[in-house]
Amino acid sequence: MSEERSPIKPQKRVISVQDISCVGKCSLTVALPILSACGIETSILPTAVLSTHTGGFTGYTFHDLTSEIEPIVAHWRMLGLRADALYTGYLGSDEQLALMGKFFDEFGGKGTIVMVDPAMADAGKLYPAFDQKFALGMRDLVAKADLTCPNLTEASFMLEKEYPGDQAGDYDQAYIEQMLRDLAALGPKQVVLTGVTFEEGKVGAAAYDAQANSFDYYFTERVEGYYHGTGDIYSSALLGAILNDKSLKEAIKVACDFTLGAIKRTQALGTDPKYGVDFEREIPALIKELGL
Ligand code: PXL
Repeated sequence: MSEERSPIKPQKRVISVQDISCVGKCSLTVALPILSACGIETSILPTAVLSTHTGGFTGYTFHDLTSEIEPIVAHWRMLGLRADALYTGYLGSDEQLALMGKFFDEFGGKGTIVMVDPAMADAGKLYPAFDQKFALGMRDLVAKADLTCPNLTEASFMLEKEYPGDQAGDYDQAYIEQMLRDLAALGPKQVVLTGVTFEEGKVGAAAYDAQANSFDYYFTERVEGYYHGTGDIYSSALLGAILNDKSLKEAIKVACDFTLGAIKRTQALGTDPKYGVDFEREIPALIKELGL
């Protein structure tokens, strides 16, 4: 067993703040298994319970848990709990955004990475529950993060720019690099932009490290169609890789390969994409790629 795999090395802990969508494989039901597979303890702060996610289903239930957030955090304060990362995804309201701002102020810093995945939009549109005011509230939360990983739609909403489209040729590399710089100027030192394409048949991620002033790209083949929950799968794998000491450049590759693997399995199965992708059977490949 290598030194790195020594069981005496302290285990890292993430606190993931997202909803529980009971069916549909997104938010906590993907963050938990993926981060666990990466060897990371995943504590959760559930923001709401829904029967399914809101993308493509009708008649879903929604039970808001906002009133639980402060009491849960108060108990953690009493325990002196700390985490190696705070990771927020889908948040349900302006009030939850404000509560997360306070949570970051108290539990972030001192070596705790704050990652905000502004899960609120895709394919040029906000998810049904959100409006532009929420998008700007999310921008203010992103300002408090160390790392953020929007898709191109979310980035456009936060920067109040028109969505440029999702086809090769809709924008160029200079456009993406300006967008990354603008996102970093909000606050986060590291920015990962997903759903980037410069070439037909390819899609991937662009990363910017503001301290190093460096850009990295990673592309894979593009699978047509809309596969639900893949943004959450991507961000969970990204954080899992970073907490396993991968560089940002390595982490965007790990997350892209993992997400693509899950999408391809689902495409081959031909299941309804609103029920999520088969990321579970891609987990052994993720573990291998991380050298765990
Ligand atoms: O995957 C993002 C997500 C998370 N949680 C809920 C959602 C969505 C996207 O639609 O509806 C409740």
